[in-house]
Amino acid sequence: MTFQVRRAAVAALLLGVSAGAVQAEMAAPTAPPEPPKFEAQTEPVYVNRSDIFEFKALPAYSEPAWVTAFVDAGKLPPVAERLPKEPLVYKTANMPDGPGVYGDVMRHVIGGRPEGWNFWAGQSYGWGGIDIGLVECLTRTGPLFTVNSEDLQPLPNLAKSWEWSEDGKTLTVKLIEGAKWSDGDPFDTEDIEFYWNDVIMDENVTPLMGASPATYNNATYATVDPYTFTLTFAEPFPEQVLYAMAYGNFCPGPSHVLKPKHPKHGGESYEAFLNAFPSDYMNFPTMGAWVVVEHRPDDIVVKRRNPYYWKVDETGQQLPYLDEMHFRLSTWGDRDVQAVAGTGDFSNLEQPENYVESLKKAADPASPARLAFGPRSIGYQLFFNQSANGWGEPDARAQAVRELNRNLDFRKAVTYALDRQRLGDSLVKGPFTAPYAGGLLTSTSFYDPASTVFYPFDVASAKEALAAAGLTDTDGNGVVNLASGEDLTVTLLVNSDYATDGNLAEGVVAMMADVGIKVTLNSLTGKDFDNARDAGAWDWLVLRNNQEYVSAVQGTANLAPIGPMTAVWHRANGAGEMDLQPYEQQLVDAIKAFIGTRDPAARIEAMKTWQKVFTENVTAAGLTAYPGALIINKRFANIPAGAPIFMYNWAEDNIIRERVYVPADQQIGAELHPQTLPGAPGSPGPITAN
Ligand code: BQZ
Repeated sequence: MTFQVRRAAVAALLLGVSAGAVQAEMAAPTAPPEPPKFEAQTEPVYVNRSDIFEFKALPAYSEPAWVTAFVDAGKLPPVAERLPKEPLVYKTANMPDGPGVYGDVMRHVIGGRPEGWNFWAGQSYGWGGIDIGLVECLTRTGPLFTVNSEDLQPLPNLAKSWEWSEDGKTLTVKLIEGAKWSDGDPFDTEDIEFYWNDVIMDENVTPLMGASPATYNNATYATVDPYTFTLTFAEPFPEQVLYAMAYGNFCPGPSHVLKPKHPKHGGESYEAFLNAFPSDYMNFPTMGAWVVVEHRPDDIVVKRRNPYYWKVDETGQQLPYLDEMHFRLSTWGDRDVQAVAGTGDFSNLEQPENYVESLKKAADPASPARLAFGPRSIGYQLFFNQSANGWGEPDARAQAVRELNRNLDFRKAVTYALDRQRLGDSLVKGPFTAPYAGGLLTSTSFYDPASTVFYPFDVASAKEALAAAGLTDTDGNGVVNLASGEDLTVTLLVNSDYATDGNLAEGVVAMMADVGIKVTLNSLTGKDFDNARDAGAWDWLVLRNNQEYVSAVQGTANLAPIGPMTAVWHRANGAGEMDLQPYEQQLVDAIKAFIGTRDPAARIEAMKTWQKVFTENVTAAGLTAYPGALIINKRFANIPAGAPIFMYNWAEDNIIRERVYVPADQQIGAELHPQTLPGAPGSPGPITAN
């Protein structure tokens, strides 16, 4: 008799259920199945970080002629005065097609909607690259897919350099000097201080991607001078924080406009702070290459070039090359359709339901778009809400589910009941999808199959595990009953913006019905989904992985409940208390070990431990994993080879789009606001030179 079965029998006896119902043994966990071979279609060109760019002054700078007209009209200082002392200079040798020419538009199609521009108080810009093009962060990781593994470290960005003290407990960060916000206000440690003191350290403010003190290893901040600050840590060399400084965390906002609205600095209230920059507020200052100048709700967001952008090419041309960016407010599925049709320019092909049609269209030599598959970096997991002390304020039914969620036999029942092959095939047939154990994806260098525990699909084992958790169908209606006699019903939260999320959730519902778990869907769109997820108002959750499961180094803090709000499946209750289970504590310890050391061997070991504990305990049930393809219109130049749609970040960042251009003879004349620049913050739209 195995341990599990003995426990099951005891549980059955205690509950007064016939022990005969629990005679079979649960199937033993196995190694994860070999994923079907699927080669990435293009390989990156591997370089060192210093090959990509450097910070240096050039003898002269230039800009589009029509921008010089603004200078001549007295509306803008000369370009050399708008640039920092030493701009970020992209090296010609690393540009796939060399220095570019100005003009043209990249036409995005997206499924999200901008809520407002207060990213720092949690407002979403609608995703799909809107925010990635607006906020710049201290470091940058998107392009790291092209960096040699021996040189793998975040790229400098707004942080020009950094240095560790000898004891490794103080990190001194130097900012780029003399860079300006898109309205000309200086960028300096005032902006960093505001981000640190009034966003990260203020419990009443939660930035969009949820950064909190734990994200930065509970550092202590100090300003040294306008371009220098330090972070001090309890433990030496937590180098991992350099990744936490990349998108979407340490991306400071314009303190000159945000601060006066913050309640600690004269603002009315936190509510008023959150809503101070609604989605019809135009020309919100950014450090990004473009600024939002128009928003027609449910129609389009238009951005124009930022005349103060602080990056240039080696010939001295101020970036970006593209003068305008469009974001059609449609659906994520339409993004694929329009990109292959040529009415849109860019898509992360990530919904397998669209793969066959998109591949067919892109294979035509006359197709306007190129499509290239990358590594298997898209994965979905089913998360169990594992707070039993009040996060999300569960009612009695939900509390009973929480307690089951904390029972390993119950989580095993769910994982045994999942036919991952069938789930994947229901999205698309062929070698794309692979059964996913949960935890780190196979495309991560930290992935170790030997540390990955996989529970095979087996209905009998699922029923066995349910019985072991005290759940049998006592009234014979096909649904297992709680001790109280009631049917067990579980709600499954799912993002309704994506067909894939919906299809996977429906597959889960059907497979759970087969073992007697009744699941009802709670399908919510975009922001409502995010709010319900972050508030803990759910029993189960279907979620497309964030970076942490794809890269291990980006978003690492989210791999375990190391802080009150780091893990998606378990956050603190209203009083800030966590009720971690012993295995969750092991996850926390592994992640702390990983973050707290720069010894490569120790980091590999820590991730192995994490993966073992995560998968063995079914922290989440992996569903399916598959590759995505980047679709880009053929007229764009400087698209780096092998750019994955998702790794350290999304492709919108990975392709380094401030460097992307369209050769003059291929430009399509689609600019909506040609020869205009962003107006003053809060003013209605773009302005002309005369
Ligand atoms: C890519 C991405 C760029 C967020 C979002 C969206 C949100 C999540 C995630 C993806 C969209 C696109 O993903 O699907 O291809 O363009 O925007 O930001 O799913 O709901 O919260 O993490 O990035």
